[in-house]
Amino acid sequence: MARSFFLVLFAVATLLHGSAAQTRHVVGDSTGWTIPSGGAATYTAWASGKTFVVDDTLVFNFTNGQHDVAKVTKSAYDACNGASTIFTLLSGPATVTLNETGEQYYICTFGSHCSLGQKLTVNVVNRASATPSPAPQPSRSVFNYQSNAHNVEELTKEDYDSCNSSSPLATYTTPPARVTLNKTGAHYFICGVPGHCLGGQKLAINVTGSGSTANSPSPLATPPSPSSPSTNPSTPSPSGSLAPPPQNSGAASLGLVGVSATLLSLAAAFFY
Ligand SMILES: *[C@@H]1O[C@H](CO)[C@@H](O)[C@H](O)[C@H]1NC(C)=O
Ligand SMILES: *[C@@H]1O[C@H](CO)[C@@H](O)[C@H](O)[C@H]1NC(C)=O
Ligand SMILES: *[C@@H]1O[C@H](CO)[C@@H](O)[C@H](O)[C@H]1NC(C)=O
Ligand SMILES: *[C@@H]1O[C@H](CO)[C@@H](O)[C@H](O)[C@H]1NC(C)=O
Ligand SMILES: *[C@@H]1O[C@H](CO)[C@@H](O)[C@H](O)[C@H]1NC(C)=O
Ligand SMILES: [Cu+2]
Repeated sequence: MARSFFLVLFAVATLLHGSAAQTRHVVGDSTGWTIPSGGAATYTAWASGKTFVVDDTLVFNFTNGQHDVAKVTKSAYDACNGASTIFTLLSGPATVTLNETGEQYYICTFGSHCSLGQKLTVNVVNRASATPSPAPQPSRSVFNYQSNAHNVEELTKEDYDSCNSSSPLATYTTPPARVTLNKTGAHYFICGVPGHCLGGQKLAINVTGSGSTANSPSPLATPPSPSSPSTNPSTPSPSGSLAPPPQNSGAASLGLVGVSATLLSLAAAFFY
């Protein structure tokens, strides 16, 4: 065990785009909420390409007394009629929570500001339709190991099963190896240093695309448990190996690193 290396898997789920997170949209970005020099196209362009989801917020940034923001009906929006609004907010920056789906219409009721282009329509969608078929968020696994002593190779299942590293799908030599798990399903990793895989330095990860917390991570089939010391001589030990193959005494410890990211959970077995 003196030479036992350790292979640590950190499951680092990218939580950057947590599906539950609300997005705060600053209307017009740095332009703010004003009479846009580009006319009405300015706010149309700002909104295009953005996804507005229920519970997101719009921030209308304007100077008090110079503008306001009013939610209006479509006909009032089209006519720039601020006479009867759904609500009017007088203090900037004004935050509006998008609490319903569908087209929402906002104008400034000051003078001819709306006609000059200070108007905005956004189409608000449900969270579910915002992500029709949620792609798994890439998740990253970090393999930490001593430089030169080990590497990380991703293999096919067949090659993984037989510890055949002749044609790895990917090879990572510099620790810590950051492996992006951007596909659901099984991922198979070994150390490509001769003998190490056969000695048990292999890891299978199942990446699932479900964000359900009820879907607890499950390890793939446990790789062949390292032989107990008494039967160890049967394990081939290739000559010329750079380091003795890891001799795992007893049962490989099968740990779980379960990361319940919003869209992804991953299961991993790590053992050393
Ligand atoms: C609103 O605009 C002012 C002046 O441009 C800027 O300093 C401030 O950061 C803006 N606020 C927001 C919430 O964008
Ligand atoms: C959305 O919020 C506005 C202002 O708070 C409120 O008047 C309106 O009834 C809300 N709509 C829904 C569908 O909750
Ligand atoms: C390893 O895989 C390659 C193809 O990927 C194959 O040609 C070779 O025979 C395999 N070696 C062993 C020992 O199975
Ligand atoms: C995963 O994504 C990275 C960057 O987006 C890409 O370079 C890599 O080829 C992808 N891997 C797979 C297995 O799709
Ligand atoms: C990976 O996990 C998913 C969901 O739990 C399961 O349906 C699938 O069979 C697993 N794949 C493997 C190779 O174990
Ligand atoms: Cu105005």
